[in-house]
Amino acid sequence: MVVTARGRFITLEGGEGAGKSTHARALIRWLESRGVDAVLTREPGGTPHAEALRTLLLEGLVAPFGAEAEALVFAVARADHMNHVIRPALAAGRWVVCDRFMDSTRAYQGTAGVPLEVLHRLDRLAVGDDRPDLTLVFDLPAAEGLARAARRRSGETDRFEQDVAAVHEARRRAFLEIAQSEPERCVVLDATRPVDEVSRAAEDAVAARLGSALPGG
Ligand code: T5A
Repeated sequence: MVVTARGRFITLEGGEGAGKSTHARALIRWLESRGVDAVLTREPGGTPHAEALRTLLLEGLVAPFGAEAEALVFAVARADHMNHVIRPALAAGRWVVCDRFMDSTRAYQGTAGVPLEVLHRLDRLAVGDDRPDLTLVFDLPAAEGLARAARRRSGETDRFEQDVAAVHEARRRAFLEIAQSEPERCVVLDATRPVDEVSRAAEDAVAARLGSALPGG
């Protein structure tokens, strides 16, 4: 019987406009150039049902029910994404690069007042033991990220972008605290640097942490 080695699970986290989507795409290209079969996905979303929940969340239709309800809906979307995309890909030996994941719930809904114990229980339900092997945290001042997002945007701000500056800075601190508390999983990248430099730092982090799982590694 041929046993396929499990793939590796990489998540990209950080505030608005920090460069996650840009670097997720670049990382996929780099992994493919190294001979890795890699899947690019995102949260909230990644499956048709989870994308429908994304629309509800980003349009602010869950917001009136409170931050705990938003955390629940993110967890429902995450469970569907885990079951239909992430776990099957990892089991087939593919690598998964996910633009935002469970740390975003900690940083956003946690700073909005949802108790950590509730968030841990939701993680146990939605994620279980299939936690990321590596999380890249893209760090930059919240105002800079919002300015980048505004320059790129064509339409209106979404429900979470509309929060005041102090809320965005609290989320930035929350991401840094998560990284500090789980150094074996997380690497913080200085996202104020030019795009190419940040991409190289992300590739170096993957090579340093997961290099032995790369083809020929
Ligand atoms: N959310 C999500 C929760 O509240 N809880 C959760 O559990 C989850 C999963 C998702 C929203 O949902 C919230 C968080 C979010 O508010 P989204 O549209 O996916 O919404 O939001 P973001 O992930 O923040 O997406 P953005 O597109 O705003 O940010 P990115 O992906 O970090 O930034 P990116 O790559 O699109 O770059 C933005 C611009 O900056 C440029 C890019 O070219 C682009 O124009 N750029 C740089 N410019 C200069 N120097 C660099 N180094 C640059 N890197 C990128």
